[in-house]
Amino acid sequence: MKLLPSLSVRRAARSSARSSALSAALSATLLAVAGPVLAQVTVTAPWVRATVAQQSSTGAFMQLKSAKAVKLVSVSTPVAGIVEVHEMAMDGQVMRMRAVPALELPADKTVELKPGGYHVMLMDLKGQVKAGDTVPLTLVFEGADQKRETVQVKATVKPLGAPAAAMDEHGGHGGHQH
Ligand SMILES: [Cu+2]
Repeated sequence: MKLLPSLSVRRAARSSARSSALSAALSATLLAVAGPVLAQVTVTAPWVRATVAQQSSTGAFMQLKSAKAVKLVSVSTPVAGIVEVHEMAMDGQVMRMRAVPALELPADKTVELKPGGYHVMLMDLKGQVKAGDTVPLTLVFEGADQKRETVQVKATVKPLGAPAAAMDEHGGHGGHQH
C-alpha cells in the first residue's frame, strides 16, 4: 500500500513551525487509514473575484460551517502559487489585512469569508482569473483530535465590480447581510 501525502497536507505541515516531515507523513497515514471521512464541514457559495491582466493576487470568499469545532489550516489551488488565509483588522483608522495561521470554526456557527473580512488570499497567480471561470480550491480542516478533513470546492469567478465592497474598503462593522 503506497501512501502519497497530498500536496495540501505537505503545504499545511510546512506552514506550521512545529510540524516535522515525520508528522506530515503521520498525518497522511492517518488520512489514508481513515478513508473517506464523513463530511463535517459545509462550504457554501464559494467565489473568487475576477482579476485584470497582470494582477498578481485576488481573494476567494465563502461561508464555512462545521458540525464540530475545527480550524481551516490550509487552502490550495492550481491557479495560485501562494495561498493564505487573511483577516482584516483595524490598525488605528486604517483597515489592513494580515495572514492568520488558521481560521477557527466553532461548532455549528457559520463563519463568513467576505470582502472586508476574512478571505482566502490567492497570490502569485498563474494567469488572469476571468469572470465565469471556475477555480478549484482544496481546503484542509483540522479537528481538536488532529484529524484532518479535505474538502474540494469549485469557486465561481465573479466580476471585479460585484459585490461593491472592495478588499481595501472599510467594512465589517457588524453588517450582516441576511
Ligand atoms: Cu488578503
